[in-house]
Amino acid sequence: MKLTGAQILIECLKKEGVDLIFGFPGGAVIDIYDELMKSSIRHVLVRHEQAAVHAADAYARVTGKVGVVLVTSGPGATNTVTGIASAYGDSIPVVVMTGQVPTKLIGNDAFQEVDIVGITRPCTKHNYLVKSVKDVAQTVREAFHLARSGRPGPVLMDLPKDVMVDRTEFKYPETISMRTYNPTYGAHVGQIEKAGKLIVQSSRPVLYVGGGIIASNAAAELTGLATLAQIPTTATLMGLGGFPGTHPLWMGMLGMHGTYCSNMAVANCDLLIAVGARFDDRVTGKLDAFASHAKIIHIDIDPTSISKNVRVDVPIVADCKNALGKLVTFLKREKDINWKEKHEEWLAQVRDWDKKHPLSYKEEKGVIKPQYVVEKLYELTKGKAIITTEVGQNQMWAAQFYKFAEPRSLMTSGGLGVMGYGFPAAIGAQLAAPDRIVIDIAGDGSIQMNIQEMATAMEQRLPVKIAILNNQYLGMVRQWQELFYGKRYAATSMATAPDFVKLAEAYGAVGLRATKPEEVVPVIKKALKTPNLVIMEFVIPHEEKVYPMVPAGKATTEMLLV
Ligand SMILES: Cc1ncc(C[n+]2csc(CCOP(=O)(O)OP(=O)(O)O)c2C)c(N)n1
Repeated sequence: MKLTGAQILIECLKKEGVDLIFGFPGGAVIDIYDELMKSSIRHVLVRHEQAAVHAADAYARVTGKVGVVLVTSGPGATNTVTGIASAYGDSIPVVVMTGQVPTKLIGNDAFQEVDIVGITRPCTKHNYLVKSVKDVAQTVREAFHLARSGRPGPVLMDLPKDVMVDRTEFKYPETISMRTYNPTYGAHVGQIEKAGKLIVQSSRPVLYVGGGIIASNAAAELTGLATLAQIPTTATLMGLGGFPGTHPLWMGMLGMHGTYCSNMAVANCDLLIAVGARFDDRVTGKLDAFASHAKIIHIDIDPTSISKNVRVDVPIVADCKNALGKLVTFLKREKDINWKEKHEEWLAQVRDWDKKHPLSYKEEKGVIKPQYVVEKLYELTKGKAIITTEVGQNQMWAAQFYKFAEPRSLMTSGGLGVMGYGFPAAIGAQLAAPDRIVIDIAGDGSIQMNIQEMATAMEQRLPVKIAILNNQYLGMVRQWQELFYGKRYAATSMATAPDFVKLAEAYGAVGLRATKPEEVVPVIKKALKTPNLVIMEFVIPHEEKVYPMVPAGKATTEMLLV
């Protein structure tokens, strides 16, 4: 029996295990929506297409599955670009389906036509313009394979209207082979041996892990390696949760707003073991001062990220889980080594750095400190919430003061740094984990970028909690203006803002506000008890800063401290 392109598309999605799609309709995708409605796949109608991609991105992060988006052509498609670029920056598997004008109109400046394949080429892992109904099944198969395999990432399929109406026989390709695409999962034995020997030889090793540790579900292997060989461990923003935040070998995040301890340890180590991390400039600071005394082992599934920013001594192109597992096996053979004794001095030094300058903040009477709010959120959720963040100071305070115990518990736009990510991400996360507490830690600026999604959360009955740290500024930019631009606060005031409590109520949600420190705990407790969408607004000082801070272009040892 012949099926239409739209019917084939839905059948393929089902074969790929898709049970949820985030989207927003339009003329070019009416045929797909018509079929979607008849299927068992759940559709979540967002209020802006950017939010659909962020929600799908967080859904993917929580579940480990591919997040899926459906939008119309032209403006629907262009509205997804920020979300796609964010997923690309963070290597998150997302498949975005965009409607397109009929094939015979492509290139004619037709109504609602854009070249979304051209626009998204630099920010997708791959993208497709599907020109014939005969290609639909194969394209879907490839798109999902590409999105989830190797280094994951967003893939876009542009679907012209006539292709969705045309008919052909449906046959799903059960196997897939892409001649030029074969990610390497297994770590090379020789390289593992070289790496293992370096670990044995080193006396001041550090583990530096990134988002790859979470993408490859390698947390257990990482903890295994760290504890076996007694290696102090740090992570990027994207790697948080990959190593337990309360573990004695945990040093906290590194980089621009990382801990003194982590940055000093990296600067002084003799061996840096980088796992699923890519030496981002927010991590390295001034490059020639980064781990300058160290040999470097780099484990990454993506060969192109090896020796890209920092020269590496032992490259291991592999899945992190596989490589770490093999390293542990190698090191277990070294029965004569007493690792505790071997690294005693180094670990004492690390603990000393931590003691000297732990993460801290100055308390002030009668004033709500944002760090205090995050600490209380941590305590009252027992560290078990899924936290999403917006971008700016709120993101850094969340990263510093919520001790993430498990992978897939922090969702943040790390690579692109998108204001407006956190709330739609919280929606995606809550749909993925209906029984978990999901909190978006937000700035007053960022939350206004996708606040319209309150309607989506209400419609889906999602009890997401939004914690707005309201400093009435675009705080992170204001901090730079204060420190490096003579306090000239150009265009960073957010003094004109909605009454967030009333805004919550206008959407049918619950609004709570704390203006004094003693109100923080009652507000959080009340929010956690409320089975509805809640905005908690915490009025914080205008000029609170995130510390430590490495000024741009400086070495990570040149931190400004509290
Ligand atoms: C879409 C977007 N536009 C601009 C920026 C630049 N930017 C980075 S942080 C920041 C300030 C964020 O302010 P707010 O959300 O109030 O958070 P705060 O830093 O005060 O916690 C800005 C404007 C960005 N990251 N994303």
